[in-house]
Amino acid sequence: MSNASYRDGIFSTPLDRVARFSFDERVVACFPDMIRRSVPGYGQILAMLGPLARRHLRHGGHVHDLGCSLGAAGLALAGQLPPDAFRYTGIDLSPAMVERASQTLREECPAHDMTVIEDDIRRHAFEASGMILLNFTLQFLAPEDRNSVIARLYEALEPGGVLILSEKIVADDEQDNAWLVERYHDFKRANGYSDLEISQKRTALENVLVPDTLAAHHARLADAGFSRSLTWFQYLNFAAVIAFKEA
Ligand code: GEK
Repeated sequence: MSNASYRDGIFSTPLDRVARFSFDERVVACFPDMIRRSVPGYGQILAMLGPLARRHLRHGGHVHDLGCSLGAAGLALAGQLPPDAFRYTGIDLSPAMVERASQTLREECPAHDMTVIEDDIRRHAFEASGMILLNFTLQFLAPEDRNSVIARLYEALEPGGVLILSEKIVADDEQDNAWLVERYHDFKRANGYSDLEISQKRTALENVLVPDTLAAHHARLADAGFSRSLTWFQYLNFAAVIAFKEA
């Protein structure tokens, strides 16, 4: 597959039946454009990964990126840290994503130790890790699978390790939530998506992307054993949390 990135036009024409959203080859081809125009703060979150690793990852530590898609977090880290600072393993369920991420990382950062594995994070046997990235992936797991995945990530983290969790969120208050969702649709309109694209994408993601509240995330992290977690970024209904495993 070529490394070119196309503009996301997946939901631009009326569809009789909007299929459930899936991470197939069509999505891979336009993914960088799609995620940048659809996830408020995506670039800012990636830009903080290097500084967070410098603070919280021991030199040469192992970073796991779960639901790594095209390896953008790996690229961001490699752009900010020297090759001996860390080792990176990306994991994704989509073969099309894994193929393209492997190629990109091989070409873009040949001096860094970067691996991409095709696997399901609900079943993967995690190696010990100093930093785990779970950026916009937990939201795609069935709600009943989320607690056990977070609990296994806690086990995989070394003492002193951190989990970075970024998610689309839902507000506790119905009115607040409606306001955030409306402004999120304004954000997408401002980024060139039409009303038809916004509404068809919303249908495709129904029951595929099920967001939790920030309170539910913090409670799940505490239940799994994390001694502390805090929200370090929020932009509309998208947020990023850091959770600390005691040293
Ligand atoms: C980024 N983190 O660019 N196991 C492994 N991967 C999965 C699973 C699973 N069970 N379920 C879904 N995925 C990335 C962005 S995208 C977010 C993450 C989005 C994968 C799926 O194949 C897709 O690549 C990724 O999770 C979610 O920093 O598209 O909104």
